[in-house]
Amino acid sequence: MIRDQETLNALLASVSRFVRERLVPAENEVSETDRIPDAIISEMKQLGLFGLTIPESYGGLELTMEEEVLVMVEMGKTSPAFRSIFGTTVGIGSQGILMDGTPEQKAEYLPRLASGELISSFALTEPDAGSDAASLRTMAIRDTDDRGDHYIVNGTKRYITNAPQAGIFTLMARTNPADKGASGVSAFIVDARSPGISLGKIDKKMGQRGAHTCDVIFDNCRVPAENLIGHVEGRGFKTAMKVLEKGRIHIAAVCVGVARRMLDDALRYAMDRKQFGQPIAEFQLVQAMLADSQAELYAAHCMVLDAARRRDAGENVSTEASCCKLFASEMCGRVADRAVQIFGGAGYLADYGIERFYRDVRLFRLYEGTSQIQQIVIARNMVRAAR
Ligand code: COS
Repeated sequence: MIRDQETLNALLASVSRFVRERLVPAENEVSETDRIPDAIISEMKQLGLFGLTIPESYGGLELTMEEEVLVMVEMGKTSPAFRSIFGTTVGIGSQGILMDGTPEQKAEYLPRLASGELISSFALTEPDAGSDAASLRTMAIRDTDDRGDHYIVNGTKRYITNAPQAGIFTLMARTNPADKGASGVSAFIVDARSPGISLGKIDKKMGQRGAHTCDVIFDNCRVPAENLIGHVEGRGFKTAMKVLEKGRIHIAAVCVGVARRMLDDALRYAMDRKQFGQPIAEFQLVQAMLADSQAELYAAHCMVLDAARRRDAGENVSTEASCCKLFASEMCGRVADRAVQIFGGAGYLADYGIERFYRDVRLFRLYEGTSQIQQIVIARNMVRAAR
């Protein structure tokens, strides 16, 4: 937690400057080369971005959820690929260890994650287990012999963000083959260099070039039993759900940042572009698109801050986190669409960048739970509470 407003303001100002001066000018290069330059990653480490959420005692900045949201709104004002390179390490890849790991597991991994020395990826999704995460089939079967106490892991994980860069995976696998549901799933920390792990080819995606995903294949991979998160079997699905709940507020904050950037770009373009003898920003039909976007953006920003504050206060925010992810990601899609419309033909050309954002933001409605999964979580919570 940042203890005073001045320090928080200084952090936000330095992230904002980094985005403006280093990341925005590199957006096209990253998109064309599908790679984030090493120099930028080093600067991210120096800024502390890999350790935003990790406790100070392990070398991180230990931001509250509200502080994390404020940083993510600033980080959102550039290509989302930049956030992605540290996003799994501060979020879904580390939070399971932080929430449910043993003191030894935290001491072993969190300092190296916080410094950016180690990148972590979250390995939940499988070819046949996406939205229905509890149906996952990757097996981790305990095996004790003269080589020690291990789990033998077999299975394939899909769309794993940062897998090619990962030093560790937080892996969800079934330790009880007889239990086909959520309670048969356990969470592990797996060294990415372990024998028996191979990576598929890097996925060709619609957008977010520079952020990499691929399959991770486990073929009789031996994972030491001590790497079972919290040393408790059957708790992995709940760990994953808690991690995703937090991640949904984080992603919603990124959506707010990206929407802000697209709307600012669209407004600037509308002020410069003249048709019928005046800037198109003077036309009410263009103003309607600007105004609807501003109103929705404001609503999403307020929602994300409110959910973050509630979470910081210890409230159960399952519903609020899903409301934020649902509304902010859909809002971001609408703002992207209107921004392209305001740019007109120029919005369809790669030169103006808005076309790239349009493709990039489509992912927000899919990952860390589709919009439909958020609707299910919200409605189920409502029905449960009303019973
Ligand atoms: N925090 C803590 N525990 C949670 C939880 C949360 N946010 N959400 C669910 N759980 C618990 C439940 O309480 C339940 O435990 P009990 O059996 O002890 O009551 C257990 O987890 C199973 O939950 P549930 O019965 O709701 O599981 P379902 O199989 O019905 O699935 C959904 C629930 C659909 C919400 C879940 O599979 C999901 O989020 N899917 C999307 C996955 C996703 O986001 N993937 C993105 C890829 S990773 S980037």
